[in-house]
Amino acid sequence: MVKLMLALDLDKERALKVAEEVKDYVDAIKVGYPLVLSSSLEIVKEIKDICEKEVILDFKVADIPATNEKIAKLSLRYGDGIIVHGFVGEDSVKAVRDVAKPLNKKTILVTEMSHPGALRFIQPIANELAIMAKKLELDGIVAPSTRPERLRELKHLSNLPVLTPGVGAQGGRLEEIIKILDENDYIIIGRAIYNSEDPKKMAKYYKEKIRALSK
Ligand code: 3DU
Repeated sequence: MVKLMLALDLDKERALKVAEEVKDYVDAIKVGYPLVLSSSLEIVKEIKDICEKEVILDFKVADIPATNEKIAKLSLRYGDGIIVHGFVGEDSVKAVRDVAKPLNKKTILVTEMSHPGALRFIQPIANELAIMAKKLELDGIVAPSTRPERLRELKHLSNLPVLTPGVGAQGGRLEEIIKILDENDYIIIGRAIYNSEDPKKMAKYYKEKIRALSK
């Protein structure tokens, strides 16, 4: 079954509360700048103490190789993987991968982003980014639920597990993307769960919907 990844873009207090509430229904958790900058990287340990799920660091790392290497070393003391940008070049991505691989942690590459602004600069190079992810034998790509045909193509080109944001608050529809995905892939949902009146109920709803549509 396709996995459900919660994007926990909240402050510490709310993040830990939501993690506790939804832990029976999510397979993995994504933490990014909103949470880490309002607490610290130690938050990853606290999340793991609550729910023992895979935690991916969404830092969209995008610097020169030497700096990327330092960022990866410091970040990957925590969590199970890190998200990087590819437009900075193969050498920058390799620098992260070469830190992550020996630690048995994932390097996941952003291809096309899900927001409207992605059409101008990143969509034109997204196919090449997916092909680079395959060449570098990375552990996955990020591709948009808001554009199902692009999601399909990027998954095909990379032949890697996909993490796909955009369902819910960004207008992506589960029904349209689920058939493109398989059990190695993750649907990332944030606001539609944590901003709802009852995050637990909403996480359960998405989990059950994924199960029903996966058949
Ligand atoms: O829109 P949501 O609240 O469901 O959250 C989506 C998450 O995925 C959020 O953390 C955002 O930073 C991340 N993300 C995208 O939305 C789009 C991308 O292309 C890459 C990551």
